[in-house]
Amino acid sequence: MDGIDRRDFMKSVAGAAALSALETEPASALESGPVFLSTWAHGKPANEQAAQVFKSGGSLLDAVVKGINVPEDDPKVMSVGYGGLPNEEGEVELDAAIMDGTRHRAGAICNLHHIKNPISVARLVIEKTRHTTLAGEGAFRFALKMGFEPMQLLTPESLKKWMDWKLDPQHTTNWVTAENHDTIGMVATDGKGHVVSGCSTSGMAWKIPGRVGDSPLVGCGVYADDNVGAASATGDGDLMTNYCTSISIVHYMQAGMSPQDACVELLRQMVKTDLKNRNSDCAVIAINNRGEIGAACMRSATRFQYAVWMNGESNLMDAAAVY
Ligand code: SD4
Repeated sequence: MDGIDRRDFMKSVAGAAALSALETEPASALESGPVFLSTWAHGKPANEQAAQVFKSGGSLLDAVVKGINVPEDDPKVMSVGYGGLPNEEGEVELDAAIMDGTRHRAGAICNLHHIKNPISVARLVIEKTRHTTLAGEGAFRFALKMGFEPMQLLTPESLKKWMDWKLDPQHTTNWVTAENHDTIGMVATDGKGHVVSGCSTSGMAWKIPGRVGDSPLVGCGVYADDNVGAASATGDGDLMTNYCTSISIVHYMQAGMSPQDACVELLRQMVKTDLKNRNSDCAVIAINNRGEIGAACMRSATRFQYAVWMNGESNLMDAAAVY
């Protein structure tokens, strides 16, 4: 990296992807060392926790779950887990999914109430059941059976925001459009060709009760295949679900694209079908089984940031906007 400041270089998507490729060159193709890549600023402490769990001997699945638990537990993160903004009736409904690229097996939880760690519950759907997705009351009862403690997920801050919204006669509703987002998506590799994808969210604020976004849907919020790589997504899930974002990105990588090109291609395809999608809040991340990464968002107004942990370094970066 002669003559180039490493941090500045790393702050670009191209830089991160190229550096990842460069730094993984000397090892065999499937030995990059572990890499954790997450959406938004809250992805940085999540990655750091995941890396810690992995370094201490946890599996990659354990690491991704424990990493995602960090923003789920943090009441200041008002889009994930405890303190997440509620639906239009004031109830917090959480969605999450995790996919293991080795077993090609996912666990997903939709509309979970009163349990702050849906990603941990989703993991247990993989390990303890023959199902892939549990929703609503059934998901809640499953969580209780697995020993999770029910709790009030509204905080004074999220309750106040909901009441302010509710009492505003001009308030927008999701019967028309949506606002407020910041899901955590995390993709990771162990550096030996194994990949995992995880995603957790409280979904769109003020959503219609029962609404399920893209985050807990296999192929949308998560997709992982050790033969190729993994992807995750954040943004307008009502739109992105229609493009099966994560599986599409993994398929683009399978066809030979780099993770970065695959992320960009997905967003381009969305615009190809409908020009209005240029103005949407959509962002995606991807990793291949060699530890190379990609991240992109539709437009700069989204100000999408993503966090990368690799080679023992943890960084927060601005993603390139495609439009
Ligand atoms: C959803 N995709 O429920 C989620 C929200 C999100 O950043 O990602 N926000 O639609």
